[in-house]
Amino acid sequence: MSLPPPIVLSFAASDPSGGAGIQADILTLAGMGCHPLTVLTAVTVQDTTGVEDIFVMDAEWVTDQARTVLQDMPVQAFKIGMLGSVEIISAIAEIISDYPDIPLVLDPVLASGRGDTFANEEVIAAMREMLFPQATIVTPNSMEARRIALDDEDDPEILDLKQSADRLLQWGCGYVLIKGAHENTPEVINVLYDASGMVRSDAWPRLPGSFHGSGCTLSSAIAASLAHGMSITDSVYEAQDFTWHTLKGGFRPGMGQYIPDRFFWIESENPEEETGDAGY
Ligand code: PXL
Repeated sequence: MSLPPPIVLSFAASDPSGGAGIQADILTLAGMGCHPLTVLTAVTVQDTTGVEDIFVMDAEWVTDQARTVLQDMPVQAFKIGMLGSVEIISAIAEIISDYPDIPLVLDPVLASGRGDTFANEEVIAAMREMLFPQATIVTPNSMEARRIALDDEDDPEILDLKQSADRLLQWGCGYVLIKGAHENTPEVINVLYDASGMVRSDAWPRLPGSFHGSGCTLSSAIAASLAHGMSITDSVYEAQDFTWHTLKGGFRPGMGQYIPDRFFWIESENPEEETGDAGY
């Protein structure tokens, strides 16, 4: 018998297509050598082309799922994805407040990559008030960062990314990683900030295609790296590198978006078995 790998608890919603959500977290955490504990916040009905419906769990079910596994197993990191309701945010905030020393990665999911809305104004406000102060790192894309930084959706103020990061940091999180895939730059530039300013900036070759689950993969990969004991800055680099390779090896199983291959490394570790077209 062997010792358990690092354990990461993910609060997220089910995506039956296996691209995003809790399925993305499980694949990523497993792919990075961690054991995933999963607390479902919602069930979506979706495929690779879009979301059709969402069933949000009762907050008590979220609490019961989490408390039960947490009483049984020690965790080395938490990850939070899609939330579903203010009641769920408050339930999760209470649970994680009992584990102040465990790193928390918050992916403030507001919409799917295809624009399906997952969070209304109340959910955004509750996230800011109850989860940001407890988060080690928050991982918005540039659109989410600008949106969360504004108190009101109709606020015409135009913030640059540094200003948005500063506002997010004011809500109490330790670090903000703003992902730049939606920006009009030749390379994708992801920038990590803390209260002192920019901590690191990494540029990645833009890959063709539209991906489903890249944000879930990146935030889970940060949680996995933290659970392995890496520093924040190293975790952020390691997770970007892992995620970029999952996208490079991505596949299109249906009629919609590409899905990241979180097990790209199995083939790359056996180069003699490569088919030649996998690209890594
Ligand atoms: O990538 C954000 C996300 C998170 N959780 C679920 C999703 C998506 C995007 O589609 O479906 C369940």
